[in-house]
Amino acid sequence: ESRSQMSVTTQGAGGPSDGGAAPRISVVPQPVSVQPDAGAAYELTAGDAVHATAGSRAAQDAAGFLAELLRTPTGFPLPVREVPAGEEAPGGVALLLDEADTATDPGSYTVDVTPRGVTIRAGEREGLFNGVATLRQLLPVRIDSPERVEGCPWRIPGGRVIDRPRYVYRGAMLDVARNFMPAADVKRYIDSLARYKINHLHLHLTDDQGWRIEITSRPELTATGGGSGAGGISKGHYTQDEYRDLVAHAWSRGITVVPEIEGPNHAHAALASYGELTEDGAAPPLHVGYGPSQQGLAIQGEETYALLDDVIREVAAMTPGPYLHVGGDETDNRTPEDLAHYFGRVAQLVRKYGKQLIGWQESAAHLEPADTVTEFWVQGRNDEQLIAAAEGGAKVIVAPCEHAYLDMRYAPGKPEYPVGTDWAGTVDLRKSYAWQPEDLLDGLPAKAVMGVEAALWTEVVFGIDQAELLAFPRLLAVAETGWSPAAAKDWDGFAERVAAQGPRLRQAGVNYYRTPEVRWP
Ligand code: TNX
Repeated sequence: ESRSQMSVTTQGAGGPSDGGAAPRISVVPQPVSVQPDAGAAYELTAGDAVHATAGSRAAQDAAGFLAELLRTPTGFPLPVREVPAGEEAPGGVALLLDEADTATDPGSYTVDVTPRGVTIRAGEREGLFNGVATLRQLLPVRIDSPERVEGCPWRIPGGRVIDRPRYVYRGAMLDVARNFMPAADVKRYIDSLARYKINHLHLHLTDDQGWRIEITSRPELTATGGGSGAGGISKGHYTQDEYRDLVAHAWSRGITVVPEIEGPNHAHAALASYGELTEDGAAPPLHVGYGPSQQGLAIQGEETYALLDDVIREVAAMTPGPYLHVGGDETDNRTPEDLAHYFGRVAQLVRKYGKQLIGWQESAAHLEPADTVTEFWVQGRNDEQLIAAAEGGAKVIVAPCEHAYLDMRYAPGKPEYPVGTDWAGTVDLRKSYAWQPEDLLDGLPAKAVMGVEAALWTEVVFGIDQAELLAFPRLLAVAETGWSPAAAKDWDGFAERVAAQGPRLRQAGVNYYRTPEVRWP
């Protein structure tokens, strides 16, 4: 749901590097309201504590995350201390869970900076983490240093930020099926997402080229299906412990993991692992091509649903978040009857194990709209069915390929970045910013849109450095599109604020593309 009110107060002229002048408040995504108070800066010092509302796990978690972030660069001890509910902190930094705020969006928060201290207030856990993301960007660039920085005054400009998200769902999809990414690198990606108020990490765990999640009752899925990748270049999978640890890492940064298990197509790695999932009962060799396999799950065979029961049960059990994505894209070679049967069975399993189903847009017509979240990625495929599902109550996440597919190249011609594809066109930063979620499909009811997602497919993307080069800075454009009010869309202002993120990403060791569209400092 979109809101149009906003009041962005104009800033002073001071840039991040102009000495004693008040630093400019520059935040991505653009907050709803920023009210600078030049005389009210606060300087973080060695004696400060990070206070959190007593008895609130959410406040403790957010305070713990913030303190951990600040300790290394500042070298300050920054103990986390409790402050009784309903009371103010005695100065320093405070994360206050204020029940009175629960009536507003779960993601909303305020940050107040006065000479006495910094206070982040929110009604829910999400809001506190969003406040932390904002506060990080108010601190000097060197707060992102992975090492201790001596002699930096940790000054925070005075003022007030009042903020709330445009959409409840702001996601990033990472395809670890085509090319496997070790858990440590996924954590690194998560750490970057948290900076920009992305609150869901959608992990594309299975596809034709690879199966990446251990299923203890079906060991061949990873023993065989995890043994290769697109082009035969990578292999691997997450053990259940590694997956749980990823989920916990994400949650401790305010991010919910959405696991995806693909079917009935994009499932060749499973077929290669268990022949009984195919029409003829014989396991085909692994699929290492870059494009999709022509072979998918047998829809009429009971073995398919026996396997899916095992998989969905185990994945649901290790996923605390509400969602389970069942894929369902590119099914043109199937009959509507078969698709209705397949998705009917899959929906039953997802419900049986207590999760909310998400499916790619092609599945929309075959699911109960009121019980479905559908993910849009391209126009002209099944527009009418998608609109009908949305009218029937389905919620829609939008990941438009021509704006939000991070595997598209930035520009035509010989690229300075060796990776990516261009089947949906090239996508420069401006294009990844120049869209509104409610305008993608004529006739799609605006109120059905629940959020946005930036998708990083990896057929032609290898490793975290290439992933980051494609994701940054375009992910910031999708993050802002999902967070900031519709009326705040402003390319020039965005490009300026992105420029200010360059040094922060560099400090943090995050690779990014220095697109010539931005005047990087
Ligand atoms: C289309 S988007 C696909 C993916 C590919 C991607 C490459 C979608 C639901 N299907 O399987 O990885 O294009 O850009």
